[in-house]
Amino acid sequence: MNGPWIFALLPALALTASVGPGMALAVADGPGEGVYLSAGFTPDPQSVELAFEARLDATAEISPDCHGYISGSTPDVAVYYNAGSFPLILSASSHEDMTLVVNAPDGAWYCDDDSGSGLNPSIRFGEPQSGNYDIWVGRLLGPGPATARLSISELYSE
Ligand SMILES: [Ca+2]
Repeated sequence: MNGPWIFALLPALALTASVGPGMALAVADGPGEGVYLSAGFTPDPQSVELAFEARLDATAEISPDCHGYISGSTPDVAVYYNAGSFPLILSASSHEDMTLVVNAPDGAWYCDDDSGSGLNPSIRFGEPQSGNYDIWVGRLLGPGPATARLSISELYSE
Protein backbone atom coordinates (compact mmCIF):
# COMPACT_ATOMS: atom_id res chain seq x y z
CA MET A 1 0.00 0.00 0.00
CA ASN A 2 2.90 2.36 0.52
CA GLY A 3 3.95 4.35 -2.50
CA PRO A 4 7.65 4.19 -3.40
CA TRP A 5 8.18 7.82 -2.39
CA ILE A 6 7.11 6.99 1.14
CA PHE A 7 9.86 4.41 1.51
CA ALA A 8 12.40 6.89 0.20
CA LEU A 9 11.27 9.54 2.65
CA LEU A 10 10.99 7.63 5.92
CA PRO A 11 14.60 8.04 7.11
CA ALA A 12 14.45 11.80 6.54
CA LEU A 13 11.17 12.07 8.40
CA ALA A 14 12.46 10.16 11.40
CA LEU A 15 15.47 12.42 11.62
CA THR A 16 13.33 15.51 11.23
CA ALA A 17 11.08 14.39 14.09
CA SER A 18 14.01 13.99 16.41
CA VAL A 19 15.46 17.42 15.74
CA GLY A 20 12.22 19.40 15.75
CA PRO A 21 10.96 21.91 13.20
CA GLY A 22 12.75 22.26 9.91
CA MET A 23 11.99 20.11 6.93
CA ALA A 24 15.11 21.00 4.98
CA LEU A 25 16.06 17.34 4.79
CA ALA A 26 12.89 16.41 3.01
CA VAL A 27 11.73 16.96 -0.54
CA ALA A 28 11.15 20.63 -1.19
CA ASP A 29 7.48 20.41 -2.02
CA GLY A 30 6.13 22.38 0.91
CA PRO A 31 7.24 24.18 4.04
CA GLY A 32 6.25 21.37 6.39
CA GLU A 33 6.02 21.87 10.11
CA GLY A 34 7.24 19.80 13.03
CA VAL A 35 5.30 19.82 16.29
CA TYR A 36 6.08 18.08 19.58
CA LEU A 37 3.11 17.46 21.84
CA SER A 38 2.79 15.57 25.10
CA ALA A 39 -0.51 14.25 26.53
CA GLY A 40 -2.41 17.00 28.32
CA PHE A 41 -0.99 19.71 26.07
CA THR A 42 -2.36 23.23 26.16
CA PRO A 43 -3.80 25.12 24.50
CA ASP A 44 -6.13 22.51 23.08
CA PRO A 45 -6.76 22.43 20.18
CA GLN A 46 -3.44 23.18 18.53
CA SER A 47 -4.31 24.76 15.19
CA VAL A 48 -2.09 25.04 12.14
CA GLU A 49 -3.10 27.22 9.21
CA LEU A 50 -2.11 25.56 5.94
CA ALA A 51 -1.82 26.91 2.43
CA PHE A 52 -0.64 24.40 -0.14
CA GLU A 53 -0.82 23.30 -3.73
CA ALA A 54 -2.77 20.06 -4.03
CA ARG A 55 -0.85 17.89 -6.47
CA LEU A 56 -0.74 14.19 -5.59
CA ASP A 57 -3.76 11.91 -5.78
CA ALA A 58 -3.88 10.10 -2.43
CA THR A 59 -6.04 7.34 -3.90
CA ALA A 60 -3.39 6.45 -6.46
CA GLU A 61 -0.30 7.19 -4.37
CA ILE A 62 -1.28 5.79 -0.97
CA SER A 63 -4.42 3.68 -0.84
CA PRO A 64 -7.78 3.19 -2.57
CA ASP A 65 -9.27 4.02 0.84
CA CYS A 66 -7.74 7.51 0.76
CA HIS A 67 -9.18 10.46 -1.09
CA GLY A 68 -8.20 13.95 -2.05
CA TYR A 69 -5.12 15.58 -3.51
CA ILE A 70 -2.22 16.26 -1.14
CA SER A 71 0.74 18.60 -1.42
CA GLY A 72 3.45 16.00 -1.97
CA SER A 73 5.64 13.54 -0.13
CA THR A 74 6.46 15.90 2.74
CA PRO A 75 3.69 15.92 5.35
CA ASP A 76 1.98 19.26 5.93
CA VAL A 77 2.54 18.76 9.64
CA ALA A 78 4.60 16.12 11.43
CA VAL A 79 3.47 15.68 15.02
CA TYR A 80 5.60 13.78 17.50
CA TYR A 81 3.08 12.81 20.17
CA ASN A 82 3.95 11.55 23.63
CA ALA A 83 0.79 9.62 24.48
CA GLY A 84 -1.01 9.41 27.81
CA SER A 85 -4.58 8.45 28.63
CA PHE A 86 -6.30 10.86 26.23
CA PRO A 87 -7.51 10.22 22.70
CA LEU A 88 -5.83 12.06 19.86
CA ILE A 89 -8.17 13.77 17.41
CA LEU A 90 -6.91 15.10 14.09
CA SER A 91 -9.34 17.16 12.02
CA ALA A 92 -9.41 19.96 9.49
CA SER A 93 -11.73 22.69 8.32
CA SER A 94 -11.82 24.75 5.16
CA HIS A 95 -14.21 26.66 2.94
CA GLU A 96 -14.20 23.61 0.67
CA ASP A 97 -14.39 19.84 0.99
CA MET A 98 -11.16 18.50 2.47
CA THR A 99 -9.75 15.13 3.48
CA LEU A 100 -7.10 13.88 5.88
CA VAL A 101 -4.26 11.43 5.27
CA VAL A 102 -2.26 10.28 8.28
CA ASN A 103 0.64 7.89 8.66
CA ALA A 104 0.57 6.84 12.32
CA PRO A 105 3.32 5.44 14.58
CA ASP A 106 2.08 1.90 13.84
CA GLY A 107 3.08 2.48 10.21
CA ALA A 108 -0.50 2.27 8.96
CA TRP A 109 -2.33 4.85 6.88
CA TYR A 110 -5.50 6.43 8.23
CA CYS A 111 -7.66 8.44 5.87
CA ASP A 112 -10.94 10.28 6.23
CA ASP A 113 -13.20 12.55 4.23
CA ASP A 114 -16.31 13.66 6.12
CA SER A 115 -16.34 12.28 9.67
CA GLY A 116 -16.15 15.74 11.24
CA SER A 117 -18.61 18.60 11.19
CA GLY A 118 -20.17 19.07 7.75
CA LEU A 119 -17.66 17.96 5.14
CA ASN A 120 -14.67 18.20 7.50
CA PRO A 121 -12.36 15.22 7.84
CA SER A 122 -11.72 13.90 11.33
CA ILE A 123 -9.69 10.94 12.59
CA ARG A 124 -9.85 9.87 16.22
CA PHE A 125 -7.21 7.63 17.78
CA GLY A 126 -8.91 6.24 20.91
CA GLU A 127 -5.75 4.79 22.39
CA PRO A 128 -3.00 6.61 20.50
CA GLN A 129 0.53 5.32 20.38
CA SER A 130 3.46 7.58 21.11
CA GLY A 131 5.47 8.49 18.06
CA ASN A 132 5.34 10.34 14.80
CA TYR A 133 2.06 11.22 13.11
CA ASP A 134 2.67 12.47 9.56
CA ILE A 135 -0.35 14.49 8.51
CA TRP A 136 -1.54 15.70 5.12
CA VAL A 137 -4.68 17.63 4.34
CA GLY A 138 -6.15 16.73 0.98
CA ARG A 139 -8.32 18.71 -1.43
CA LEU A 140 -11.16 16.46 -2.51
CA LEU A 141 -12.10 18.17 -5.77
CA GLY A 142 -8.73 17.84 -7.45
CA PRO A 143 -5.39 19.56 -7.96
CA GLY A 144 -5.10 23.25 -7.20
CA PRO A 145 -4.41 25.78 -4.46
CA ALA A 146 -5.99 25.10 -1.09
CA THR A 147 -6.18 26.50 2.41
CA ALA A 148 -7.24 24.69 5.56
CA ARG A 149 -6.91 24.78 9.31
CA LEU A 150 -5.58 21.59 10.83
CA SER A 151 -6.66 20.91 14.39
CA ILE A 152 -4.77 18.65 16.79
CA SER A 153 -6.74 17.96 19.95
CA GLU A 154 -7.44 15.54 22.78
CA LEU A 155 -10.96 16.95 23.18
CA TYR A 156 -12.45 18.42 20.03
CA SER A 157 -13.03 17.81 16.35
CA GLU A 158 -13.53 20.44 13.68
CA1 LIG B 1 -14.42 16.08 3.34
